[in-house]
Amino acid sequence: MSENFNPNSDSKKDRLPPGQKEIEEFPALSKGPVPQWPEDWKLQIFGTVKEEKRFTLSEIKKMPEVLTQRQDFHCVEGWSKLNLEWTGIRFKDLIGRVDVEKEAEHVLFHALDGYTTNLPLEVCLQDDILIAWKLNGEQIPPQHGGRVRTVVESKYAYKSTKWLSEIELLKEHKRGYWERRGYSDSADIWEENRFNK
Ligand SMILES: Nc1nc2c(c(=O)[nH]1)N[C@H]1C(S)=C(S)[C@@H](COP(=O)(O)O)O[C@H]1N2
Ligand SMILES: [Mo]
Repeated sequence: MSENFNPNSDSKKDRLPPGQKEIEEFPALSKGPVPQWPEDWKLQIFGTVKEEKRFTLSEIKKMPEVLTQRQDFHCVEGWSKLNLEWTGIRFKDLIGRVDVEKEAEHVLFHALDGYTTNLPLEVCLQDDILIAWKLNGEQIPPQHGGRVRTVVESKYAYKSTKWLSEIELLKEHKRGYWERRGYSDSADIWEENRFNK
């Protein structure tokens, strides 16, 4: 449990990125209504791969790399929710089961509500990128992206994808929903990259 907790950041103050304020509640923010979860859901991985793959949730849950990890969650609008415990699998462990082509450099995450967000593949391979199905030991509530979402601690929250449906590998850079609407492509919380310049 909590194995990725940063020992250098015992103080909550040190863990708050510039311009962020800690809040107690955990707001749910989305561009539209909560989508229906399809009973035949499979996570599809496609694009710059030698062979497309689909994983059911029960297949993913059985993988030996499943873990619970404590993360802080930083919204670009200025609030941070500290110490959320997510259970899931690291992106890198799942993508390790896919034959990705050498030319793949970018990732576009797709969601059931039509939301998308992009990250460099290099960033996705870091330890804080999780595909999660539990929050604080319970099924993730629908408004927070249940049953399956991603979390990305080092980036503002719009880089995380609620109601995850597909992972697209790309050669070229392609912007997601908010990245096309003025939010920063890099979204680095410590550099305070909130908006595209
Ligand atoms: N599928 C999907 N994922 C999404 C969004 C969305 O509208 N749809 N909004 C993003 C934004 S802007 C934020 S701030 C976070 C909010 O996550 P939360 O509702 O769990 O707090 O989800 C992100 N992921
Ligand atoms: Mo947001």
